[in-house]
Amino acid sequence: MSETSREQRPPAGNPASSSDGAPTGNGRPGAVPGPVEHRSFCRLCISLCGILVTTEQERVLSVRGDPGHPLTRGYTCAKGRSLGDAHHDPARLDGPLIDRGDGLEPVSWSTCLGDLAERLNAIVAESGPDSVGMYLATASAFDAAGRRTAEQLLRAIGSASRYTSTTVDTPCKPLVSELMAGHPGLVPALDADRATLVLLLGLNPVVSHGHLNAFPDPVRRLRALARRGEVVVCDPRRTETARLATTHLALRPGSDYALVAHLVRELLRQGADREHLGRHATGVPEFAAAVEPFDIERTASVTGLDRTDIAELVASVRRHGTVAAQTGTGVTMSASANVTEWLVWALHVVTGSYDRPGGMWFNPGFLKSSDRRDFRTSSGEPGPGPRSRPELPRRWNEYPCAAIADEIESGNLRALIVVGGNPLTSLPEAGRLRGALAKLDVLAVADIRHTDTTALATHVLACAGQLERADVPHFVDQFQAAVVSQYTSAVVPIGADRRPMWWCFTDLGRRMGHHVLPGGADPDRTCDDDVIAPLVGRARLSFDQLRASPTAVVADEAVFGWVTERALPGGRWRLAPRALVEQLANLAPPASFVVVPRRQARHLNSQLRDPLGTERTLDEPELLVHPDDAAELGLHQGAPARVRSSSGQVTGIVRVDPGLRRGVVSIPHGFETVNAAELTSGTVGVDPLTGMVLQSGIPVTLEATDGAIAPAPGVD
Ligand SMILES: Nc1nc2c(c(=O)[nH]1)N[C@H]1C(S)=C(S)[C@@H](COP(=O)(O)OP(=O)(O)OC[C@H]3O[C@@H](n4cnc5c(=O)[nH]c(N)nc54)[C@H](O)[C@@H]3O)O[C@H]1N2
Ligand SMILES: Nc1nc2c(c(=O)[nH]1)N[C@H]1C(S)=C(S)[C@@H](COP(=O)(O)OP(=O)(O)OC[C@H]3O[C@@H](n4cnc5c(=O)[nH]c(N)nc54)[C@H](O)[C@@H]3O)O[C@H]1N2
Ligand code: SF4
Ligand SMILES: [Mo]
Repeated sequence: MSETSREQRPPAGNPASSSDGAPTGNGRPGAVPGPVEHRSFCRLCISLCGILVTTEQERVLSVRGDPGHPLTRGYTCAKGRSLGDAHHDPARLDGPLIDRGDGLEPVSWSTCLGDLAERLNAIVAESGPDSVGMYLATASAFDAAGRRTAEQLLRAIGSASRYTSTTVDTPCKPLVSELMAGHPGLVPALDADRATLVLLLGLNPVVSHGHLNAFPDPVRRLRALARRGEVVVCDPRRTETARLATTHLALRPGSDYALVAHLVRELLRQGADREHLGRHATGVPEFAAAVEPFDIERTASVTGLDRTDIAELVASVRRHGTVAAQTGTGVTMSASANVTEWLVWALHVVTGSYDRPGGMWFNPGFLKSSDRRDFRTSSGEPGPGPRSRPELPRRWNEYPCAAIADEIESGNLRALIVVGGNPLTSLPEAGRLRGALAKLDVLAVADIRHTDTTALATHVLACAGQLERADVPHFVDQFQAAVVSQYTSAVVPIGADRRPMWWCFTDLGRRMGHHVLPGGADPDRTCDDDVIAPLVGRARLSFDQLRASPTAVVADEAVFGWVTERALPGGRWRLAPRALVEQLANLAPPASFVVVPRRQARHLNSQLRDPLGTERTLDEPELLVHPDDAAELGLHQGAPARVRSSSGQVTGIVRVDPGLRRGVVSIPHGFETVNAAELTSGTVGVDPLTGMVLQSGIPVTLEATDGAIAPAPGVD
């Protein structure tokens, strides 16, 4: 911190965000009358678009794309442009709340955190530290300081009950990285500037802007890729992305593994450089044996694809030599997630496409700079799950979210702290989970607005929203489309009686007798920058340099070679991890009528779906069905239908979509009325290797109904 900004720190007891960043105008947040434009970046999704936010005093007047941003160059989506509406949403939390049995009521921070600290300490004293759990969810990944302090608090409490949204949507990615490369943190990204053959499986970046990996400015990026070469999209729906592809393969949900297994089988027979492979991989004979059964007949029968289309894809890979393939939630939330991800990695290894221009590179992260660290190889062996679900695996220092309801029901988990998440619309068996959450002694929710989950909370921590705090993209560093980073100051002063999330957890820790900030710093004498600066440890630039940069800084477009040289044990990929070979051999064929997920343009999970007081058109949670299925089942456009799985049911409005494969119903998630989380189960279909809940490819039945769609309970 500079002396100037230290002097300008807000008074103790009213901590606010650092305000010494780089507005493009000359104002400090709220200090200057008349409109001021601030340069920042959107922290709703992984793409982190550069934005220009115009404010006047405490009001956000507009949000638009920053043309000066080196990657997003002025692009934003509807969600980013609605950040101002979200900031002023009447449903925002304005101060701490507590429920002493008669519903939530406003209290002072000292009362809220004092009571919470006392209750948590009593629970720890009676039932041990593991009885206090934490769910670190989507929004926590976009608040560097808040996420870090939440993690520190849980560590200080000494609790093993750590749950994150990784086990909800993507555990196959760290798993495959760990089993094939000895380290769970490698994140392959496509070399967008050079790739000529791109394969997207179960990913719809035009709407999602990426799963795990950022896919900024998706339409322009896809068009450029399609102009240069081929873009092949595998998806049971003709999505917005499929429409921009050179080839769309509408395969059966859950069958991607067969297609990719066939590709590598054929390449091993002809096209792969076996000598190169032998030098860079172990387990080649075992791997070849594992994919051997996937001849064209079997592949066509499992995927439902035409033999000619399959053969053409094989020919394409041979012709291009190098391939850049990426998976999304259609794959990573399915029963064949691990094996498909493994086979996709193997396809890159077999074609020599990893760590090589035109294929895939690994982002070491601007802030984390993994290419400068030493790697320790992990065994990949999981620990046992929590007491009520010991059969579930514990990996990467967390339990699978599938266990949360059981842990509460069995009395092992008595307090849950929710950090930037909405479990009632994201975790399995919403109805059962609602009952379980209500049984907790403490449900503390750190959020920015009233949600389905805050309605059940005993303590609500009203946090600073993204425009009210300084930040760097620390958690999502390696998921970016380049080695890039950006600092933002707060663009509006922190409003009402809200607090930065880092302050909440530091003050709560202090009251519980724990040091959360390094050296036990006093939260009231600390600002955002003090908490963020240490996160910029091994960064390409120092914190002060990053903070002084007017917009994002791209250190490298892509970097190659470091994984092979530094990270891989003996410089070789493990092509045939035993657990994955076994899972492939035992995979059941995909079910005949299934639910698949779908993101929508104007909301993000449960966020932005129902902003109060705006004119914005909202997304509708429609059920998409193929016209022939609709006719056969007596379903009509605009009429309600009931979807039943083995664990629950939802009723929603049908939209007939000829672009969908038959045998599929596409349902968005994040809604409490038509809640896809009613269809998921914490036990049926849970992946044995990661404990992930099945959310894509859930077997269901579909029928017409007169039933009304229930109104959302419990939302303010
Ligand atoms: N607008 C918006 N953007 C978001 C989000 C949001 O809610 N709204 N959520 C964010 C989050 S948390 C995430 S994780 C990402 C997810 O980002 P994506 O993974 O891109 O998610 P979707 O857009 O749902 O795309 C998944 C696609 O997989 C297809 N699919 C389903 N089953 C299968 C299958 O078995 N095989 C294949 N090949 N395809 C299948 C579906 O039809 C769908 O088109 O998006 C992020 N971005
Ligand atoms: N059936 C089904 N279930 C799914 C999925 C599916 O496709 N189908 N998708 C899954 C996926 S991909 C994911 S990632 C999970 C998402 O699961 P969650 O992460 O649990 O859900 P979100 O709705 O993203 O919750 C984010 C919460 O953070 C709050 N928030 C926003 N900004 C801030 C902030 O700055 N600070 C704080 N403290 N809070 C903030 C929002 O108001 C919101 O309540 O859901 C999963 N669940
Ligand atoms: S794509 Fe949209 S939500 Fe994602 S960072 Fe950009 S503006 Fe924000
Ligand atoms: Mo996600």
